Amino acid sequence: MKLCRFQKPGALPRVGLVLEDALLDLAAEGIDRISSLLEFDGLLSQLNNLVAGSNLPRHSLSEVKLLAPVERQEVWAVGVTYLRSKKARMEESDFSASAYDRVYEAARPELFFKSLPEKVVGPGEAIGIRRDANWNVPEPELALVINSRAHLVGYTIGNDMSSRDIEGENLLYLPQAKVYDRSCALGPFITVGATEAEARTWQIELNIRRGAETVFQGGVSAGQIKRTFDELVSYLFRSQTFPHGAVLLTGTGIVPPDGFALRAEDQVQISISGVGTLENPVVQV
Ligand code: DO4
Ligand code: MG
Repeated sequence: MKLCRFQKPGALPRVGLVLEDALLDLAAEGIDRISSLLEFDGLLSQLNNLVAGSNLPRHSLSEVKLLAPVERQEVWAVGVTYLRSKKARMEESDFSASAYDRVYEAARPELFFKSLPEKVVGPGEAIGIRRDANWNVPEPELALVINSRAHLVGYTIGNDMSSRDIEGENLLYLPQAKVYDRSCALGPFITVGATEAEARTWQIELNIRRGAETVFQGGVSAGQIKRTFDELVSYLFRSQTFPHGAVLLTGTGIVPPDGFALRAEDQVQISISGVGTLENPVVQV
């Protein structure tokens, strides 16, 4: 089952339950925040009841604007969770190489703050490449949606936009490589009710178009993520509370070749089989 945040012209954002190419508007049930809904015990059966017994207003997906599925949740990310990412990081930097090698094997994962919710870009909105960097890339990632009690309640698609030349120059520059305007995209849906075992069967695909040409295409299975989702969530919640819940990007396993860098006006499309497709144009920021 999938949830979304959406908006109709001139109206406030609302929460929808997605059915094929339409959605049920949950405002009529008094549900106006996705983060409150994600706190419900027995969320899946409550959503099933809503679908079965209701006359909720229905909108075609084509007549609404889909929004990033976050309200007040902080967005965090994990790094170096795929062998491919470890290799890429070690190649881009001389003196940081051993740090990446060690963290891949270490008990404690690399966790970093990615975005305030109000800075997250939604479906169709522009993602940014830094004008003071030359090697900007998208990082397509399965994102865990977690409620305030540290329960993993859903999954969405995340793009951890990154400047690899800044990151590679010095490990201490990581926040500048990762956190800037339009550096995080999420959406379009939150899939609820899938187990970790199911999510690990999902395929992540990245497609980058430049005009009519596809300039990069790649894929990876989410099953290649080295650490369990429970492990990642439990480290995020160590000595830290998230009163509105959190979103955690689980790392990238798709790395375009070293000669590739995004350009303004490229179109980045990320698909995850259990969630949907997140598409964003690129702008320089
Ligand atoms: O330490 C660098 C970050 C790596 C990352 O974002 C990833 O593996 O996805
Ligand atoms: Mg990443």
